[in-house]
Amino acid sequence: MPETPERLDAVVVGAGFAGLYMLLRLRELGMSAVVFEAGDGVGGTWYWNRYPGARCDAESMGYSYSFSPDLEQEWDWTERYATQPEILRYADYVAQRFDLKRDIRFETRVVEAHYREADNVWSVATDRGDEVEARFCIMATGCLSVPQRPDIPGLGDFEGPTYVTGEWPHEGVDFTGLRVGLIGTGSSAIQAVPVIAAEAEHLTVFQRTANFSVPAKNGPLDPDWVREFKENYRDYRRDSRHGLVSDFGALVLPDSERKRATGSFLSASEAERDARYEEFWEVGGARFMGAFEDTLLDPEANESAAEFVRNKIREIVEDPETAEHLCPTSHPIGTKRICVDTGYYETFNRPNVTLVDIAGTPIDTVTAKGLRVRNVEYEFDVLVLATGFDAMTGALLGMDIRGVSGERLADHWQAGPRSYLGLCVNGFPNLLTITGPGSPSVLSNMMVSIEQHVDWVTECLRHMADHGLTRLEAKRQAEDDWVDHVNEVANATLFPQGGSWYLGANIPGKPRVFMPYAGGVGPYREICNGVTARDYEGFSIT
Ligand code: NA7
Repeated sequence: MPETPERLDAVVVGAGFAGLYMLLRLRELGMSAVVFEAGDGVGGTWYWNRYPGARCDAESMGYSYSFSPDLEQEWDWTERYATQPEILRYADYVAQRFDLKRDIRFETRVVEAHYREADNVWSVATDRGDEVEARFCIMATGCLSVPQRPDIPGLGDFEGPTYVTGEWPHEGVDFTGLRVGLIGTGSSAIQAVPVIAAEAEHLTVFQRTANFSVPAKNGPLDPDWVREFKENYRDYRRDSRHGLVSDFGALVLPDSERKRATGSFLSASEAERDARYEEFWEVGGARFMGAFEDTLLDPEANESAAEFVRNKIREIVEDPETAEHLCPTSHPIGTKRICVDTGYYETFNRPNVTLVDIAGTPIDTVTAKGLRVRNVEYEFDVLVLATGFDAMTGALLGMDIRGVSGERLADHWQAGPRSYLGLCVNGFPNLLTITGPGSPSVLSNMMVSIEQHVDWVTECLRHMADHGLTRLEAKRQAEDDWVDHVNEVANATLFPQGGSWYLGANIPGKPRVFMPYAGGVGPYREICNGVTARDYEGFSIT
């Protein structure tokens, strides 16, 4: 460890899309900054999640940076939903194009960040012995970046290889001729299952909770359509920043259709309802959730959308018993993140795929040859864990972060994350969390939310520099009020009924708090802009 720590204006943790853009903006401010990144390349979650079939569930033309009109014109996406390798190529292209890599320290994980009150600096230490002091510590650690290994007895006893979707080997896995056991039926599994099934000798899927999935209707992008879209890219970006297009897109629709107010389920006739669901199902993608504006607000509207999807599952899956097991009944549709698939339900018609419903019966144990549940042994050669993430707080709480008087973030967040605007935490001055808990983040197009937070932080830092200010802290009252507001908004929806990772419900012992802000990116942006306009209301800046 060097005797004199390196002094910088800012440290950024993570070189995913948030960290890359933050670095660029810090440079524009003339600030010295480094980014620490655990991987040996950029891309964050897209660097790690290399499982078969991995692709974005938001459409590629929207899931991309908007800050540079040149960049958006010169980059060409090939499919409606980009694959993980294509997104990774894009992240790498951006890093090269804006010469970002020279300030990124790869294969370096931040383990500790302590605020030193006397000097108003953050002292940041890494697993490679770096020690850096910086005025600002900016967490760009992602919302789904800490994979969750389930606490199943005997997991270490399995003799074959075990692969975790979120830590997939870079060289890939060849499943040819192998019997595969896969645990989990969230988004990752729903993308991986059709691809693994097509390769493996046999695939057994262990399902604890049936999930709702809608067809992606993926395909190559038509160059003429892309050209036209690019002519109006700026308008689209403006609308998406203000929440005027669905966060999940459905960009293949003409502009007027994309923006169309969807209307209330309760005021639609039976025939209109069915026609609307059918239309959205055919268009494909998560925008199905926007068929009616009250799907996530009204139980009757929700149940009607849920039953429509269940009936689709019953149509697609040939074996009626398997179809019923695949029909979700434990949560309102959309309260666990809606999945977007290519041939998921159809895969269960294959002779080499078996669904094992383990709802209500935890896996007894993993064994040397497979696993046992309800005293039945299942044998396979390879085990795949598609068991999700310690979402939103996992990466932050995985570091030893200490604020004023040595208070640990883990203690401040003992009963769940607390933050003002999802950006700043009381008692942790100059610590900023990009798309932190309490902001729209995972309920939005992440790229839109990342850019909004980075831009807000940039303006705030510029304001501080212009006025000779060096210390930014969220006030306790502002934090309390924001936490109340986040809860109030969530409680007006059906989201809290979902038992999802949004609530921390997938991690044993994690406090049950609805973490993202469900108020939408448009209103949220207005709130943040209002805070700025009112001279950083709710912050103490000195
Ligand atoms: P998810 O959506 O959290 O899915 C994880 C799945 O793993 C889910 O079906 C879980 O069942 C299942 N799971 C977790 N632990 C166990 C144990 N112990 N036994 C059986 N089954 C288990 O994660 P994904 O990676 O698929 O997707 C995360 C997000 O990434 C996704 O929403 C997109 O935004 C991208 P459960 O539902 O908890 O009963």
